[in-house]
Amino acid sequence: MCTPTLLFHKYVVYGGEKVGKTSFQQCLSEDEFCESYTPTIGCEVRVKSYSLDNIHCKSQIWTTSGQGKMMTISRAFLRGCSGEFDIFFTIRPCTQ
Ligand SMILES: Nc1nc2c(ncn2[C@@H]2O[C@H](COP(=O)(O)OP(=O)(O)OP(=O)(O)O)[C@@H](O)[C@H]2O)c(=O)[nH]1
Ligand SMILES: [Mg+2]
Repeated sequence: MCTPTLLFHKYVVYGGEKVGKTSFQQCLSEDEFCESYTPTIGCEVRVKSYSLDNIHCKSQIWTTSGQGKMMTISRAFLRGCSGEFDIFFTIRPCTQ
């Protein structure tokens, strides 16, 4: 009997205040979109489990508050990441 392999990935969703980071994170992890807005305080981690070519995979998806102080701190969260999603609001150029 084969032992299932577990692949682990870490992703960070990064961007300015209220650009849709948590919504994007929620779409990735739970395939859901919520119209209400609750600002992120500190950071939030969600986990997505899936199977790829019979390999059991787990992804941790991190996001932080878009407020200036947390954006600086969140650079430390990039360590060990497989990927980063930079989110911005096209009609608010200051978020790019
Ligand atoms: N129409 C539309 N609304 C969106 C989209 N993405 C997010 N929103 C809405 O924009 C608001 C802010 O979304 P959040 O995902 O909470 O934004 P955030 O970047 O995590 O905010 P902070 O944590 O405060 O930095 C919410 O009311 C969402 O429903 C989108 O693609 N389209
Ligand atoms: Mg948020």
